[in-house]
Amino acid sequence: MEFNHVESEKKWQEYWEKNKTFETDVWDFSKPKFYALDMFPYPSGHGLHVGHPEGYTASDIVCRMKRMQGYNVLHPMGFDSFGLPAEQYAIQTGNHPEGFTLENIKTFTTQLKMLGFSFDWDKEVSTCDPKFYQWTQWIFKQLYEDGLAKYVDFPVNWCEELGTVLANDEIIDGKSERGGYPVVRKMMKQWVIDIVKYADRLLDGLNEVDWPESTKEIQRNWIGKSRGAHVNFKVDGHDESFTVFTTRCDTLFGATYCVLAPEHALVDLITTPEEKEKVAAYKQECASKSDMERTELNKDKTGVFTGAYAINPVNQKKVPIWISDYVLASYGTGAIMAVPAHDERDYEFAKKFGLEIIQVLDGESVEEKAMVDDGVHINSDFLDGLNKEDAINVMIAWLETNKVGQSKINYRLREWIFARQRYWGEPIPVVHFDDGTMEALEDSELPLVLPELNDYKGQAGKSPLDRATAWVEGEKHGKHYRRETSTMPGSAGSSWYFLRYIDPHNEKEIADKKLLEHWMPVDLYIGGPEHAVGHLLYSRMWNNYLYDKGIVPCKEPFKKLFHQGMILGENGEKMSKSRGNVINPDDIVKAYGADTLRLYEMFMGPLEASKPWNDKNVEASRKWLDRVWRLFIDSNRLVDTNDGSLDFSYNATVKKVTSDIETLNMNTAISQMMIFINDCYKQEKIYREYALNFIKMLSCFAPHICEEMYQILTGKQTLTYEPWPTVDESKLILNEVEMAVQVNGKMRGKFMIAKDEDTKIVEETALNLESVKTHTEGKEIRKVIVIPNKIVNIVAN
Ligand code: ANZ
Repeated sequence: MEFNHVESEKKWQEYWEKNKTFETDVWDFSKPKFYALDMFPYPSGHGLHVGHPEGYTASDIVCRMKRMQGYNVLHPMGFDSFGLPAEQYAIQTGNHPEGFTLENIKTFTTQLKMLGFSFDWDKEVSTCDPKFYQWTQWIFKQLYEDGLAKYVDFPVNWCEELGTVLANDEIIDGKSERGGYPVVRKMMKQWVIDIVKYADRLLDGLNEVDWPESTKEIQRNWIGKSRGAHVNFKVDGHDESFTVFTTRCDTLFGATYCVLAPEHALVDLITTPEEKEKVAAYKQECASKSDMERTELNKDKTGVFTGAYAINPVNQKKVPIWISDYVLASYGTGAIMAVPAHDERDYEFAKKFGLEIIQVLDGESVEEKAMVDDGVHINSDFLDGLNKEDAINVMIAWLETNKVGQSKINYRLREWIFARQRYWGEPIPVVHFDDGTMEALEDSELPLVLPELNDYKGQAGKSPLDRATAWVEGEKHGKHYRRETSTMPGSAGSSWYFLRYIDPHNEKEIADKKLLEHWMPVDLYIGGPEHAVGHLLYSRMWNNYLYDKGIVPCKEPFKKLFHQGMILGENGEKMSKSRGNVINPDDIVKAYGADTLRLYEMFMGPLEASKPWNDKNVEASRKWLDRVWRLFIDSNRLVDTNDGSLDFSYNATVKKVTSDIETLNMNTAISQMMIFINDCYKQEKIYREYALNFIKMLSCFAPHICEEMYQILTGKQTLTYEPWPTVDESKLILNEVEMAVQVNGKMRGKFMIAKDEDTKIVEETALNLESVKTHTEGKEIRKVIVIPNKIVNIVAN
């Protein structure tokens, strides 16, 4: 009897659905909990791609094991369903984005079900559903009332083509991430969330979580905490003064000119009549450049003199004030003191425009280039002879005593722009009265639902909602109001969706407090690394905030985070329509079955690595499943007494598969299962209990075929809640050896492994050791030499 994937997969998917096999009773606190979260998909018009099942299969494997280990598992799925593509579609076709979105959600759901994921569909959420966004609006309202959501004048990234403001992480090389349209800076009244208030908390929290070090580092850099000082400069002959932010106030004696960002408020006030024209022209020129273009290190420096001078507070020297685009309006104070002797950018600028260069740190000459290394202070009066650290402390004390500056911590992190002039997002639940005051809606007025429109495009920088006059205008407390017509950004719903899954039908609050206490934090979160500074920072801030409000029980929402790697085309390039190398998961499922697709994607290589698709290996994965089927179903080898011949192989397999699933080393778990099957084929008789337990383990990867085998062999309905096999350590002792691992000749770790283990497995195990990974990360593995039962030598560079 051959395994028929078409029939069997349909049969089990129907069984699971009908019997609600994966439904979680969130109120059952009798078992330990396990909350596994996947980054929910944006339901695009293209359906699932092969990258989706990669992360989703990995989390599914862990969940299936945890259920058998006796955990109460929460494994939900939903849709991040507001956003630009649906809106672009609506603008182009005149159709409502909701219909299109719901259609896409349907397709996605069918595809996800077809892959046999053990999601609890009763917990599904969709961010564009008013029942969901009622609570997104409610959280916004709390932020507003606590002064963290603010309506302020703000320099924004404006994209004319998309007719909306974009967040920094949505801009690549000065162009919109979506569509590649030009982006310019302009001032606008904006809703922002003061995420900077949480900067220190967001830094500290990173020390508590089990996340990839690289992602933590990206977040640290994005937050960009820097310790420095504010120094005040008077403008010569004016009442005006300005403040600069510097990390090197100790170099103040070497400050020979100042630079204001072209957008700095003082520029027009201090520019002398002779320079007005040039300054105006230069400002115009800068408006169209992105921050990224402006701060590029190698770019030719440009700038103009304002005609005005500043007084260096430490020696009363007059220094010229310039404007240049290498100083950003949005960082620090938008003004700098330039120390060309010791800063490369200032040096380049000073050379180009013939400005004075004064060396204040002893060391190499600054004739040819800036001297950026540390050195003892010279030409610096009371700082002479001091090192950097001491000089900074002395200077800060001097600035504070003389009331011309103070120490200052600065963050690169900006306020989070929280509004767009677009239709397809959560309406901001605020009304503006004619007298300029505003007010958030009453809880009873939520959700504030989007009105119907017949044209979804914004005009002249105005939100499309502006045209829904009947919706916009109203009266409250006897006063006329207009509703806020911008909507929330795409990141709003995803900043808290993981809380709603826990109690998605609650009509009274975002989720029951007892449930949040029991289920949070998320134990395992799997998704792509591209969200390192967007979603993964925003959601941490909201969670920290809700913690402060006493709503959630923990500061950090995601205990463990894992990024799956990218699946590339067979040619090693990114899959894309234009390259014609896109693999459609539906086709694979049709030809080979969902089990094969799942198994194949887990066997491609380490989960976190990028790896190319390979059709031959898809077929091989199916062949191996057939080989397992033949062994247990067709070969008549199962017996009820244990002759001990498989004791070692079986126990080694249980041990390795269990720990590999725990650490998400799915590929090596599969290798071990393959070894076990090879060992079984060498035996005439296979102990039935071993076979059944093996099927349970494999079912995490290939659930349909395993349900089928388990049913044939036991007559039972589903193996979902059968007990997970345990290891009999006594069967392993004699057969294990300790092996050492060297990387480039240095001892980097040890591990226990079966004696005479297959070289391939030894290699993989060695390469997967944490202590080895830290020494091979970012390097290419040149050679791996295994001296059996003794040592593994890795050459990497
Ligand atoms: C004088 C100085 C001397 C500086 C020196 C550096 C080296 P981080 O560490 O990234 O915070 N800066 C300040 N505001 C700026 C702005 N809006 N646009 C561009 N550059 C700005 O960098 C802080 C340093 O970057 C500051 O310290 C300032 O230059 C510059 F030998 O002040 B420094």
